[in-house]
Amino acid sequence: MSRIVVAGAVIDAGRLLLAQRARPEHLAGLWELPGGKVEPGETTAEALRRELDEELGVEVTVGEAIGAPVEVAAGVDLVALRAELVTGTPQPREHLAIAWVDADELAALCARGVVVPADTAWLPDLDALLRGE
Ligand code: DCP
Repeated sequence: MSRIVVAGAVIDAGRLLLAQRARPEHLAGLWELPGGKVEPGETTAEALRRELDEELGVEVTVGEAIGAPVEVAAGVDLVALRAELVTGTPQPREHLAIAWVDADELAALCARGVVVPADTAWLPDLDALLRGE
């Protein structure tokens, strides 16, 4: 049975919210779109709202999918959904840090190899969103 992991592309004023993973060891220190596993009975949107509340203490509204799903492990697909902040200021409760990056900063982080590998697949889609195309 396939599992879904959902990640949020939270964009505010031309900047994308990134979070720096604390674990597991091979991903620690790398930047990601925050999110987590969809639990049984949840929609992807419900899972993303729950994960961003748990991990960052924010309430969001969830929008459309961006990019294509990425297979992160056998039978595990990662999907990215747009999200907008409704209430709260993101705090890194489970991450090492958070950052708001513009299109150039995002491209530079990807080029430096400090973005979680699966998430780099969405760079063209995120770049277009951040540049307002
Ligand atoms: N993942 C990824 N890119 C993201 C988010 C997640 O590549 N933007 C990957 C990393 C993990 C898997 O998906 O291999 C599951 O992500 P998390 O560990 O963030 O999910 P949970 O927080 O739900 O995990 P757990 O409940 O096990 O702590």
